[in-house]
Amino acid sequence: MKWHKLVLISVIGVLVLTGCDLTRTQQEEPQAVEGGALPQAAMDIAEERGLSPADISAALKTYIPSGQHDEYLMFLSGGHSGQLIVAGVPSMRILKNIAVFVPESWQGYGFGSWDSREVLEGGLVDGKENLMADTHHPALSETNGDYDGQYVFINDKANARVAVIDLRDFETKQIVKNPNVLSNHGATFVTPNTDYVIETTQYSTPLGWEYAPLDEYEEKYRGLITLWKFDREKGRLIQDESFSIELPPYWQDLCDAGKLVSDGWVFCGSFNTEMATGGVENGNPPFEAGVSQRDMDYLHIVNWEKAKEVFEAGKTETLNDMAVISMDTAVEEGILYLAPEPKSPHGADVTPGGEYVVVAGKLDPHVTIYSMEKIEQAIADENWEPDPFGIPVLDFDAVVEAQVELGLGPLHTQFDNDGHAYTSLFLDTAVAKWKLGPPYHDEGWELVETLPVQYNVGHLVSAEGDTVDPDGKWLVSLNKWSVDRFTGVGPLLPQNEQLIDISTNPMQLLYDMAMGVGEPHYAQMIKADKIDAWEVYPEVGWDPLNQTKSPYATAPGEERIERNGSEVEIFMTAVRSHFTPEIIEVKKGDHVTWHITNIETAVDATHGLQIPAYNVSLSMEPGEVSSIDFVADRDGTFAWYCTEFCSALHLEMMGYLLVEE
Ligand code: K7E
Ligand code: CUA
Repeated sequence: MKWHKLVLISVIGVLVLTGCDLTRTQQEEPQAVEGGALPQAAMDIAEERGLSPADISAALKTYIPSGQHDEYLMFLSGGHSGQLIVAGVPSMRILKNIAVFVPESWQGYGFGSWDSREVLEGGLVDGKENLMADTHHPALSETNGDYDGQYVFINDKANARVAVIDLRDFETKQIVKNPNVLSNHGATFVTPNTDYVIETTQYSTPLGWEYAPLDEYEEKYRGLITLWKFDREKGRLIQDESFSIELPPYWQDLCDAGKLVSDGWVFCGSFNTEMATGGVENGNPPFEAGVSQRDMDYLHIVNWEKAKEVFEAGKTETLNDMAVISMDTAVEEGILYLAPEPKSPHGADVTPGGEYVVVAGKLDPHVTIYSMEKIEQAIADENWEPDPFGIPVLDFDAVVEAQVELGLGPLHTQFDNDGHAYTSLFLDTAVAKWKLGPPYHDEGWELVETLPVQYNVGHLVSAEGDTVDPDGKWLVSLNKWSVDRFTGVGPLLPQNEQLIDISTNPMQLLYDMAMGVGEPHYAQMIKADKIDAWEVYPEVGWDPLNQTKSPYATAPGEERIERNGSEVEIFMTAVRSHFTPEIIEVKKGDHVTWHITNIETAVDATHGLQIPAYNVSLSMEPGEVSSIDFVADRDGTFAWYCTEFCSALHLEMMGYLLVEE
């Protein structure tokens, strides 16, 4: 019982002495510090719950008192839920699941509203609805290599799509479908000023996903890296100003954009440089063995700035409305280089200053560190051999700066503010902290410590860890398996996102966050005060898709139903606790267009609307206009209602749609 007291006092003391943000956010300084005695109640709780000293310090570091806010926001991919998840750090509270590629009825996304319909139509695959997705890598928009809090992008690996989310209202504004490939993975990553959003294929197919038999693999199958031009003013990716670069049919994997000294370049790992095509049933090695035969795969080194010049000079071909720089042109123009990288690499991560690319090989216990300076020297010296497609393969020894042995199954790397890197070790199920070399540390390139995590870590994310100026402080380990961490919820288990304090030596594991949605692959963490989200829409009658006043905005007193033959147009308002008009009478077969303006200006005064049997679900946030249209093809009496418990008379906030036979 004594140690509890001592530990709690010293933990609080340290937090106070170091001016830790956590104590500053607490409503009152703990009385115990001045008086030297802890409240007996706190001691009793610790004892009753059997909390260890580490538990107590962990609790104090993560707890955010009611009504107070987190210091960081973390954007986690929702994996095959097709969503993007927003959580606070250090509390690890989930704040929102943003619907991106897949309909979500709470947000009124994909259930009739015109804005969500337009966004989802951008993601049609060959003109067909495709309502599954697999999000992997969120990328926050950057200015000068630092998160600016304006937008976040995310890819759909399953269908090679990219989405744009506006952080003024945390809603998806655009989905683009890559017209030439069916899957991506090295996406999304932004160039340091968000001029381009990078999307790279994973599994090679013939471009345009045409048919070609597997025995024509080397000749017809290809990879592709696409640079989607981003127009920040419009908040849209512009296909006409975007271009792709043809790549060999090695399976390109994760990428990262260069920054500062490597600005203008992008780096992507690859595997299956064997060009294995599987077919164990025909006596070939199975995929997992076939793609791991060689000792080396290739890091792809792409000069996107030069590619941009080549694109602007018109040295491209057009394939399905997309400009493509051929592999031959890319080689001739000095756009594309390769460098050997150890067996089956996964992550490629650029250090904060842009000096190095850290590559982690799943089947190699080392991370391999490439120097940008050495890469440029090797290019200048033409220190290379061509690969089977004529692409220069730079000499391994000439471009590698260091290799650091970390443990088994290294995957992904993040950085802190003190010249350390943190690499996930999938097979060891641990996080390795290691020291970068010059200019970060005179003597570096060595392992500092490893911390076990539970279990099977994929990516990890540190605070502002992909910027030119990481914050350190927090690291989250995104674990694939949780096994025994949580109360059983059946055979499909949550993933486990673990919060780690990296400001202490050694690192301390603080908290297990059960993630019962999709599978977070990657996340990015931004200082919360960099995001200036709206509390309500700027004007009543707002069109959130175009971020401007809607032509269908309806002011109180202007509500009406206009009829023109079988065309019925409704201009409705919603305010606690009433829709005006309340009764809609139409004839079977009428085409109904229905606009609803939420005329509320109070924070959080959202109204929803669902119409049974018509598959309509809307969410109107304060100020928002939502429009739908449908053919009233089912006669009957439909009681529609507000879905948000908005007021004491919320249940009364309803109306009838009468469809006469
Ligand atoms: Cu390693 Cu898609 Cu980035 Cu999953 S990927 S972990
Ligand atoms: Cu509006 Cu309930």
